[in-house]
Amino acid sequence: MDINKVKIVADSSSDVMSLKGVDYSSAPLKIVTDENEYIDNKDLDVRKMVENMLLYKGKSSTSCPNTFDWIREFGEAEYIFCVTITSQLSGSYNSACLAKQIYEKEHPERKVFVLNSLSTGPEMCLIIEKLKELILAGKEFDEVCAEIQAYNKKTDLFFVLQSMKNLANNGRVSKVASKIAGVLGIRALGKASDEGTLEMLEKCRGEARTIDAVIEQLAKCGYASGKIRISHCFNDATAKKLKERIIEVFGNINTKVYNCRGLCSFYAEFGGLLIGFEKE
Ligand code: X90
Repeated sequence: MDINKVKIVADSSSDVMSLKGVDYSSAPLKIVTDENEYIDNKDLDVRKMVENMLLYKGKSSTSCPNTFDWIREFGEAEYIFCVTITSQLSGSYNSACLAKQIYEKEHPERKVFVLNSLSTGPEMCLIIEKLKELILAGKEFDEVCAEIQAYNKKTDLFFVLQSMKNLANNGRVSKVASKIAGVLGIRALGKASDEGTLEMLEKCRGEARTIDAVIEQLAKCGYASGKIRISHCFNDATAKKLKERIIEVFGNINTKVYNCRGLCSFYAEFGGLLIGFEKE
């Protein structure tokens, strides 16, 4: 593939707003309240949105990119690798698939591959980084498709949530499951299931116990020394402590800690953490 004709496009649930080395575009999701519409692009003031949401008592919801949003982000590229949030929780994957059909029909010489990440946030970030690596290594389109699907099977996502109100109110998790995280000081630790839904693992009391629980669950998954990406909703302190523990227990790991963008902030809520990792 000619590197100048390749583009990676992901929806904004990946938290990746820009990328160096390969042409990249983020397709924004939206967060909608009775008072505001927040577009999850690089201009969004995430802190202000989260502060507004903490005070806001009305209804709120989200919407994914539609087919034409995706086509716009595809631009004029010839080889497109498109990564979406899990199709179990969002229509993003379906609209991207439709966009692929239309785009390829209009331009028969172009190719689009759409990957349903079965996850979101930092697991998508790992996928995007891997795509970049494969593309820069000079792999052919079909090779990249095969290798990225195999890679996605070896990545996973944990989440630690202090509140699951927005997930429950928008029907992304049962009200019963969301109650776990509703109690002061209790955090729900869970993972993205193999089917791409939320799977509860345990409830943790206090920060220290939560960090230990994540370490235990990582070990249980067979985690050894792969890359780890941690995104958080204004909880840099816990994220950094977790990172330090990971390095203490597993050695000199390639980790990155960063703030969630809009969509993940809305659902992970204030204090929430998402941990994407390579399982083996
Ligand atoms: O289409 C839309 O409106 C977007 C809906 C997204 C719903 C879920 C977002 C979850 C964000 C919360 C914890 C991680 C869950 C991972 C499960 C696969 C982050």
